[in-house]
This record gives sequence, C-alpha cells and structure tokens, in this order.
Amino acid sequence: MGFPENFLWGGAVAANQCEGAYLADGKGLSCADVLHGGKGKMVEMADSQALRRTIEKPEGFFSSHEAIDFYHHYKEDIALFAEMGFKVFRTSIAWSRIFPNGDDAQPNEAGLAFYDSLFDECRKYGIEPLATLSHYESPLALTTKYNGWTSRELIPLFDRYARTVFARYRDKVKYWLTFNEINATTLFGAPFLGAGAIIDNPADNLQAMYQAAHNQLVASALAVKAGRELVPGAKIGNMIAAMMIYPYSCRPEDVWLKTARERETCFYSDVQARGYYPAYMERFFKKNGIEIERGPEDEKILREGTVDFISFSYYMSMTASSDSELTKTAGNLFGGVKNPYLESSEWGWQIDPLGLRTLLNNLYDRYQKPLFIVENGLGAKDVVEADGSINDGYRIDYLREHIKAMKAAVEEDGVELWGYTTWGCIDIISASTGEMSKRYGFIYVDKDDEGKGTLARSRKKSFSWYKDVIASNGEKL
Ligand code: BGP
Repeated sequence: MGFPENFLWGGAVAANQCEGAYLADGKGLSCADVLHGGKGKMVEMADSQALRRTIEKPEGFFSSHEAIDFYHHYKEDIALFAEMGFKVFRTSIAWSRIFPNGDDAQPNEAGLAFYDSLFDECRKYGIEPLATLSHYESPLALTTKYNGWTSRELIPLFDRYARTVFARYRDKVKYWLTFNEINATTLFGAPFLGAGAIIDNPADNLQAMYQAAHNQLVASALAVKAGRELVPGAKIGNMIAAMMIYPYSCRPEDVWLKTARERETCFYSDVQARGYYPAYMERFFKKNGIEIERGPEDEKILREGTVDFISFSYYMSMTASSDSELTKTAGNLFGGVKNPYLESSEWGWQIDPLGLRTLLNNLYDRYQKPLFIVENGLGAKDVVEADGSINDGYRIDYLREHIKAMKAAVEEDGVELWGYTTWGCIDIISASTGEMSKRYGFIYVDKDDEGKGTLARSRKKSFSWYKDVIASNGEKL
C-alpha cells in the first residue's frame, strides 16, 4: 500500500536561517538578527542583560545577516529542489520584510514582491509552497516597543500581517502554518527566540511566559480564521516541537512525570486542535498564581480558530526521570535523561526512528486530525573530500530509518499523514547555535561558522538518494 499517491515529499527552511539580506529592500531587524552570534553562541541563552546590550548596540558577526544568501540564490536553490522532485517546499515569510517595524502604516512592497517571486519560482516546477507565518523572527521593533508577545498589542498587528500575506498570496500558497514551534517559549525557556520577549529568569516568571503563550494562541486562531476567509481552499496548520517522551523506568513517579512532560509539549496543540484550554492547564495556572489577561472574545476566537492539521518537528526522543541524579542529555534546547538504548548525534540528540512511529500514533489518537512532519533531519559536520564529494551516508541512514517508521505508521497503523519536509534541505544556520557547521542539507553550502566561504552549492551523496525516494514515493529507500 505504501504512502498515498499525493504524499507531499519535500524540504524545509526558515527565512532567518537562510535568506540573509537582513536589511535589504526595506526589511527591518528581526529578533533573529541579534541572536545568532555564530560559533555556537546564542546571546539570549546566556542572559537577558547581554541581550539588552546587544539590542541597543548590535555589533560584531551575526550569522543570520548573510546566512546562505537565499535571498539572491533562491532561483538556483529551488531548481535544485525541483531536480530532487520536491512536491512541497516549506519556508517562512519574514514578518519584518513585510512590516519592517511590525506596526508600519503600510506594508513594504519590495518585501511582498520578493515572496511573490519566490512562490512563483516554486510553482514553476509544480512545487507547493508551505508558508510559516512566524518562525522565530518577529520584528525587533516590537520587542523594543511592547516586549514582544507579552503584550496583547501584537495580536491585532499579527492579524494585519497575516491578512496582508493571505490576501497577497491567495492564489499561490494553499498550505500555511501559524507559529513555528509555538511551544518553544515555555518548553525551551526561550522567550526571546519563541516570543520576541525579554523575560529575566523565565522559570521564575511564568506569568509573563504564559501570557505570551496565550497571546500567540489567540493570534494563531485569528490567523486560521483570516486564512479561511481570504485563501480559497486554504489548509492551515499549527506547528509544535514534538518529541517522544519515555518514562525512564516503570516507577510510577517516572510514568507520571512522563505525562507531565508530554503536557508541556502538547498543551499548545491541545488548544489549537480542540479550541479551549485543557483543565490541567487551568489548574496549573491556579497552582502557580498565574492570571492570564484574556480579552472578551478570546474564548470564541480559540473555539472558532482550530487548525485543519497538526504539524510538528521531530528529531529525537527524551526520557523523564524523577531521579535528578541521572545524567542529562543535550536535547533540542530541551534537556532530558540519557536513554541507554539509543545512539546520539554529534550534538547529543538521541536518535530514535521507532519513537517517530509511536509519536505519530500518539498524536493521531490525541487529535484525530491529519498530521504533517515539517521538520526531521540530522545535524552533522559534513566533510568535503579532495574530489569534492560529500559522503553523508550517516544522514541517509538517519532519514531512511525515520521514513520507514513513517511508512509503518501510515501503512500498518492507519495514521493520516499528509507530508514530510526534511529540515534544512539545504545547509543553513542552526537555530539553537547559529552555526553553519551543524549541517542538515542534501545540498552543501560553502560557508563556515565565521561567515567565510564562496556560498557555492554542491550536491551531497544524499541528494540523489532522496531524489530516488521521492520518485518511488517512498518505496526505494
Ligand atoms: C527547530 C527549529 C528549526 C531548526 C531545527 C534544528 O527547533 O524549528 O528552526 O533550527 O530546530 O535545530 P538546530 O538548527 O538548532 O540544529
């Protein structure tokens, strides 16, 4: 039986991690433009004072300022995606290209024209664009003026941005995502990355963290309603950072902790799929003295703005242990306890293809809505051999095993899965470290962590492998 005939095979990137041209043609600074210091440095993860200083005086090297200059190379890159046979290409629209300060009276025509051309280039090859409205790159001016999503002021501003791009690209883009990894703010403790907000000691300031989350959830639901109104046949999904979480042992405390960690991951998609806050969150707010400022229409908006499908990123699985002594493993900005049964990537992410099959079943059971894997991939230090070849067999192995797991979920478990866009289909800068050396692509880009290189693109071994996977609709692995 295999994958459905219309299965959407493709790849994914984010504007701030690939476009560069960070101030070109009227674009305003985004939060990402002051975050990625490159070489494994993320200003925010150090401390919010450092972040404030950087925002006041952003000097030195930031890897997003040029990234891989997709802004000027997109035609060449999309031609390479088409050579692999992509059916879909996921990228984000940089809000600060459209409204440089987030609250400008008029949209920036040059920014709108860029994405017109980008989406036209995709459609020229029969590639469906999958557009993320917000991917860790909100206008920096909204941080300075309102402290980002901690303020309800961003709800109408985001609605205006969403309506502007829905109306502009209504005939070119059918598949949309609202917020990338909307759970990042609280899950990773990264309010600047996830919500463009500077919050001192986030763990001690749950009020601000969950107010930002609430404001984004309302904005997400409003965007779903606007998309339905403005884009004929629109399919609008949410997007969470998902991971398979195991209890470290059969100790009841570990099993209960697993449920608690799962709720930290899925609370947002519970709201976006069902249209209301789950009881466990209302109790959490009460227990922690959190008073969410809600508008009179919020409940109605959440109820009416539920998504058409559930999308998510999957890289690894985690374990939850109530025994704090156990070793911790690096995660996708989300620590956990090392699983002794799994191998890890060079960045310590635990590789678990079967975990993806289990996760697909859990999410499908939980929501009974179509699913879409919009990020999956292996970050690795690729080596260019003397003859120019790049033998990333380890990436092929990683992807092959995860595709097999997807196939089992579809073929044997009956999960409705719309598509699969591997993360970083072309080498781009890392979101958690700003590095170029953490490569994900089928296409190598000549650029290093210090920003040096020719930006030349070259096909890796995995390029022709993925081309065969797509041509055989997932049969030839
Ligand atoms: C997710 C982000 C992506 C991407 C991915 C890989 O959290 O949605 O933007 O970056 O992680 O992570 P990294 O780039 O840190 O290796």
